Amino acid sequence: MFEGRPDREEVVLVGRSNVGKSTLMRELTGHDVTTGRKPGVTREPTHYDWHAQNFMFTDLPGFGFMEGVEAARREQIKTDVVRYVEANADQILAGVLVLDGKAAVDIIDRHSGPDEVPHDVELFGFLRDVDVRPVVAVNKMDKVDDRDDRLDAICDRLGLYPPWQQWRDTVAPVAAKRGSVEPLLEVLRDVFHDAKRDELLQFVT
Ligand SMILES: Nc1nc2c(ncn2[C@@H]2O[C@H](COP(=O)(O)OP(=O)(O)OP(=O)(O)O)[C@@H](O)[C@H]2O)c(=O)[nH]1
Ligand SMILES: [Mg+2]
Repeated sequence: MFEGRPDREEVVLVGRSNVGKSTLMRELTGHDVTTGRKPGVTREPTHYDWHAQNFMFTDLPGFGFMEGVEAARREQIKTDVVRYVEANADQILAGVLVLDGKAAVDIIDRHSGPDEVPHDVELFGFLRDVDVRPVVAVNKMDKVDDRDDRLDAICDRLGLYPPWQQWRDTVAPVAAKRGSVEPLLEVLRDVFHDAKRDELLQFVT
């Protein structure tokens, strides 16, 4: 699955299927990215590569429930994504966990239990464990009416003490489909600055 990765520093997008990773990627890069109504559209890591700047954005396949995709295959995708991040952690400037702002809390709560850690919560912790700066892009905010409550609940589930406004360097409410991604660009500017890669600011203005 992960053959042919260019040797670059990168920002990766991870998350469940159908949350809008590829749509967000299109907004970030201005490149035409295949997106879709059906989950499981992106099957391979997709790199948007700027060789001269030693930088790329990488759109990773989504995991979790997908209609018509077997459980074993879904598990495999998640394992592959985790391996990819682990193997390349020292080149990953940020791991953007993309959530569906409308659905995330319900899905997390449905999968929380004594023997179960929800995918999103697990991934968020995993990014920290492997020393990749975690960023949370809460997407599809155009479908959310109780904005602040929703964002507070997401922070709470991820172990970030609410109110969410305290976490603006980590949590970015966006609506990729509407082209409304400024909060994420702001976080990425901070990421690049901290990484002493100010020349990458050209990609997030
Ligand atoms: N309402 C709304 N819909 C969105 C937004 N962003 C993406 N979508 C829609 O969500 C669906 C899935 O988008 P994709 O970008 O293909 O999702 P993905 O996370 O790449 O999915 P996989 O490749 O299956 O992992 C598409 O129908 C998009 O148009 C948004 O901000 N608001
Ligand atoms: Mg995709």
